[in-house]
Amino acid sequence: MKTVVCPYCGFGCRLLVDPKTMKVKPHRGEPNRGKLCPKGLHATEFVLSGDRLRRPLKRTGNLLKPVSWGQAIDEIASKLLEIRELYGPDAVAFLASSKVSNEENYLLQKIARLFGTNNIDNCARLCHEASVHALKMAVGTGAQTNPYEDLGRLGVILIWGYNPAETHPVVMDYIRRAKRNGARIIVVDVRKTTSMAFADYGLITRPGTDIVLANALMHVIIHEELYNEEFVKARTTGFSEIKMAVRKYTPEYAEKVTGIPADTIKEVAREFASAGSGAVMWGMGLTQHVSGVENVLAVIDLALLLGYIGERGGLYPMRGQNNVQGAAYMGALSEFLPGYVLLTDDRFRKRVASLWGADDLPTERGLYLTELWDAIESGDVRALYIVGENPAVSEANFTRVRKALKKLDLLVVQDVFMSRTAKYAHYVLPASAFCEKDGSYMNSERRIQWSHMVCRPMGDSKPDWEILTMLGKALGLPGFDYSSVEEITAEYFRLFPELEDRSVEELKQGDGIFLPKKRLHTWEFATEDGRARLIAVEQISPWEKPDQEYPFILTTIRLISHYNTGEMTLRSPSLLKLMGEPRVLINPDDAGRLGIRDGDWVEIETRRGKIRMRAKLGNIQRGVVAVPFHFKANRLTSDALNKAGTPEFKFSAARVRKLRSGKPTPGTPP
Ligand SMILES: Nc1nc2c(c(=O)[nH]1)N[C@H]1C(S)=C(S)[C@@H](COP(=O)(O)OP(=O)(O)OC[C@H]3O[C@@H](n4cnc5c(=O)[nH]c(N)nc54)[C@H](O)[C@@H]3O)O[C@H]1N2
Ligand SMILES: Nc1nc2c(c(=O)[nH]1)N[C@H]1C(S)=C(S)[C@@H](COP(=O)(O)OP(=O)(O)OC[C@H]3O[C@@H](n4cnc5c(=O)[nH]c(N)nc54)[C@H](O)[C@@H]3O)O[C@H]1N2
Ligand code: SF4
Ligand SMILES: [Mo]
Repeated sequence: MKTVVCPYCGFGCRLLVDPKTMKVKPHRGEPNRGKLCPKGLHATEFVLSGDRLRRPLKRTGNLLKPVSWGQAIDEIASKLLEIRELYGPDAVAFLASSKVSNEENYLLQKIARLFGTNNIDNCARLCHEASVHALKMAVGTGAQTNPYEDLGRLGVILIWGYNPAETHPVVMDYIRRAKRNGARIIVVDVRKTTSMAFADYGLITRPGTDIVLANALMHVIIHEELYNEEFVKARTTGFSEIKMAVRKYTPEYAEKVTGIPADTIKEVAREFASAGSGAVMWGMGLTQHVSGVENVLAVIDLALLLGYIGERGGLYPMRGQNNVQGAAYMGALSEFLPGYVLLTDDRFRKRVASLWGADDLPTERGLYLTELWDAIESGDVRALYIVGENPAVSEANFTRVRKALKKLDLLVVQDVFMSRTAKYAHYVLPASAFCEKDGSYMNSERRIQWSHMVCRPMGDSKPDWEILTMLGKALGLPGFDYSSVEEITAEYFRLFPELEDRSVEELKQGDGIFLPKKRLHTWEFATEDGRARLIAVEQISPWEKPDQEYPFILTTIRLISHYNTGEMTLRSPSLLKLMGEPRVLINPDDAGRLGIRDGDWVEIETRRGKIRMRAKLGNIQRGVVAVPFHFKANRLTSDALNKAGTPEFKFSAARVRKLRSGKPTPGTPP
C-alpha cells in the first residue's frame, strides 16, 4: 500500500492506495485517524477516467491538435519571451494551483518572479485571502493557529459561516468528540445546515450581517464584564476602541438586523465567554463578502477578548483545497514571497534572489487573480499561464472572464482534464494526477505531508514539476536543472529556518512536519510588539442591495459529493451515484407566495445572467435563496471585491420565478 494525500479538501486526510487495484483505505495516523469521506474513499476514480488528457495540444483555428512536448514547450517559451520583449514582464500572468504540490507551486512562483513579474496568484484569492489579511493585521501571521487535535479539549467551538459536515466531513469527527468531552457547539449560518445536527445553538442570521452579530456578542461580553481582563491587558492593544465601537450594537438592535432573538444572543455570549477555552472556526460565509476582512476581524476579536489562543484555544480559518495552504507558504500569491513575507522585505527578498542565482526580484505587488480580467480587457495583460485552476467556472460573473480569456494573445492551460477553461487555450498541457507523482502538501493545520507515487502517469502526461522544469529551462532561467522532486523539496526547505535541519526522508516517514510549529502565539504574538491587535469594525453593507426588481438575496453553497467546478467529481462513477441533483434552497413562505412547490423548476436571475434549477423548500431565512456553486452559479454572482481581492460570492440581488417545466441549464449534471 502507498500513502498519498487526498486530492480534495484542505483537511488533508491521508489515503492508503493499493497499486494493483487502485482501491483506497483510510490511513490510521494523523490527521484522519482511520476516517475518510466519500470523496477521499473514491479519490483514485477520476485518475483512471477515459477523459484524461494524454498529449500536449495546440490550437489551430477551432481545433486543438496533438503536438510533441518539445514543440509545445519551445513555442510557449518563445511566445512568452516575445510578449515580455514587446510589453514588459507584467504583460504576462501565472495562476498557480491549490491542487498541486508545494514543489510545483514553488516552481511556478519562482518562474514568475525570475521572469520579472509578481503576477502569480492562486484560488486562495477566491477563498480565504480575507482571513490571511485579517490574521496578519490582528496576530501577525496569516494561518490557522492550532492543530485539529486541540479541538477535543476545548470548552466551546464556535463555527461561523462554515459547514464542515459537507465541506470537511472528517472535521465533524473531531467536533463530535469535543462535544462528548463536554464542549458547547455554536453554529452561525444563513440556513439550517447539516453541521447544526448536534449543535447546542444553531443561529440563523441574514446574509452579510455577521459583524452586527459578532459586535452584539462582544457588547454583551464587555457590558457584563465576562471578558478575560488579564489576557486583554497583558497581551492585546485596542480594547478601549472595541469597547466604544460595540456600545451601540445592543442585542435588541442585532435582533432587528439579523432576525436572531436578543435573548438568544445574550445566552450565546455568556456560554461562549464562560467556557474557559474555545475555538473559532470559519469559512466562506465570512470571507466571500465585500466586508470579508472585517468579518474575520470581528470573530478574531471575539476569541481574543476571551484569551482563546495557544493552550486555551485557537483561530481556525478552515482551508479549502488540499494544498491551498502550501501554495501560500510557497509564495504563489501576488503580494507575498514564500512564508507570507512581504515583497518589500529587502533582506529576505535578496536572500531568495541569491538562492535562485539572480540579483533581485520584482517588488511591486502583482495583480490579484480577480483583477486579471480587467487587465486583459484593457490590454495590459496579454498572456496567461494557468496550472490546475478553472476560472471559466469558478470566478464570479464568469461571462466577463470567458470574454477576457478569448482576448488573450497566449493562454496555456496545464490540467489533468480538458476543463471548461482549457477549451479557450492556445496550448493545453496534460498533467499527471496526484497519485502519479511524488510531492509534499500542506493541510489547513500547517502540517506538511508527503504523497507517494502509486502508479505511472497516464498516457504522455507529465507531473507538473517536470513540465515547469522544462518551461524554466526553455525560458533561459537559472537553476532549473532538477532531476527529482526531492531536489525541489530540499530547496524550499532552505527558505524556512524551521526546516533547515529537517530531511526529506524524515518527511516521507512520519505523520508530517508542522511549519513553523504546532501551536502559534502561545506566549507572544507575531506582531512587532508581541501583542495582538483588537481591531474594532463597523457593519459594512453588501455591494448590491435587493430592490423591487431583484428582491431576493442570493448566496452560493457547497454540497458533500460535488467538488468545486466538478472537473474531478463528475468523473468519479461512485460519486456520481451518490450525488443529489443540485437544487436551489428557498424558504417555504417565499415559495408559497410565488406558487413554487418542492421540486418545481425555477429560474434565478441577477443583473449578470440567469440559470434554471429545481427548487428545494427548506430552512433558510426568508428572502434568501442558496444555489450550489459547482456549475453555473457564477453566471449570477457579483464580482465586487473586498480588500483582499475576494469576490462577494455570498451576496447578490436576485429574482426567482416559477417555470412550467424545465431542463437544467446546459452543462449542469442531471
Ligand atoms: N464537498 C465539498 N467539500 C469542499 C469543497 C467542495 O466544493 N465540495 N470545496 C473546498 C473549498 S475550496 C473550500 S474553500 C471549503 C469551503 O467550505 P465552507 O466555507 O464550509 O463552504 P460554503 O458552503 O461555500 O460556505 C459555508 C457556509 O456559509 C454560509 N453562508 C452564506 N452566506 C453567509 C453569510 O452571509 N453569513 C454566514 N454566517 N454564513 C453564510 C452558507 O450557507 C454555507 O453553509 O470547502 C472545501 N471542501
Ligand atoms: N459562486 C461561488 N464561486 C466560488 C466559490 C463559492 O463559494 N461560490 N468558492 C471559490 C473558492 S473557495 C475556490 S477555492 C474556487 C475554486 O476554483 P478552482 O480552483 O478554479 O476550481 P477547481 O474545480 O478546484 O479546479 C481545479 C482544477 O485543477 C485540475 N487539477 C486537478 N488535479 C490536478 C493536478 O495534479 N495538476 C493540474 N495541473 N491540474 C489538476 C482540475 O482538473 C480542475 O480543472 O472557486 C471559487 N468560486
Ligand atoms: S475530508 Fe477532505 S481530505 Fe478527508 S477524505 Fe474528505 S475530501 Fe479528502
Ligand atoms: Mo476554496
